[in-house]
Amino acid sequence: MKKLLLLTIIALLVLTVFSGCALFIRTGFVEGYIIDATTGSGLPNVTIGVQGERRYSAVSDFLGFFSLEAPIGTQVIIFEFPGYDLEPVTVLVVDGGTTILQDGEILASPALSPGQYRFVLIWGEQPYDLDSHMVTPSAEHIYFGNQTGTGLYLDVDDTSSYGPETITITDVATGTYGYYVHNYSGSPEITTSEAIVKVYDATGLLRTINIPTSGTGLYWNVATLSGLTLTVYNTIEASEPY
Ligand SMILES: [Ca+2]
Repeated sequence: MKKLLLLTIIALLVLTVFSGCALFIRTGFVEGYIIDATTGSGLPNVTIGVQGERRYSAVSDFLGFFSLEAPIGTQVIIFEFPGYDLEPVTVLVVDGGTTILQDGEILASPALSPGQYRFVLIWGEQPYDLDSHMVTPSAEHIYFGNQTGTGLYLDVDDTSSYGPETITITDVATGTYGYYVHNYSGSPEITTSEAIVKVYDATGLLRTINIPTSGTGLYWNVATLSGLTLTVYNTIEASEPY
């Protein structure tokens, strides 16, 4: 009985010391919205954590918003939601501060099967309206005016900043697909848009393409997809590339 009492006291002492240590870990917060790339809506119930730090976690609310406490310094924030591809984000956590992730920075892309591809376009506040365009091997042109084609579709036409605008190829055909972005608003220059295209396949995120910051024209010629090969052009052009 004495032994048990002694063990209990030791256990309590250890607990006190460790919880005392925990108080001295300096932390800050990371906040952001998790967006479903195919709907543009927030994704609730995503589990958010800090890589290598099991004690910190959060869950996104009904708007896809989360606030996660994390130790200070450079941290890799990880996201988990069944059936979705979510890429980790590296952030700098500031002592007592809040690091806010940009709109569209955390995209959840529903997992794809072999032979399926997804092109997700996000951008900054201006120009307000960028448009995703895809020309297929059979010369079908998928864009806001013709959202569904053979084995592919555009889900949402975003006209009010940020995106996402997403084209999913559900059944890839033989031949070459051309993908480009048009500055529908016309101004300011598309090179100031901070646009990013993320390409996904069955393995998850295949490629991230950032828009060039120089060049003149209303069109961003992003890439072609032919068979299993993605060829990135990443040029600004004055006329429709495909
Ligand atoms: Ca648009």
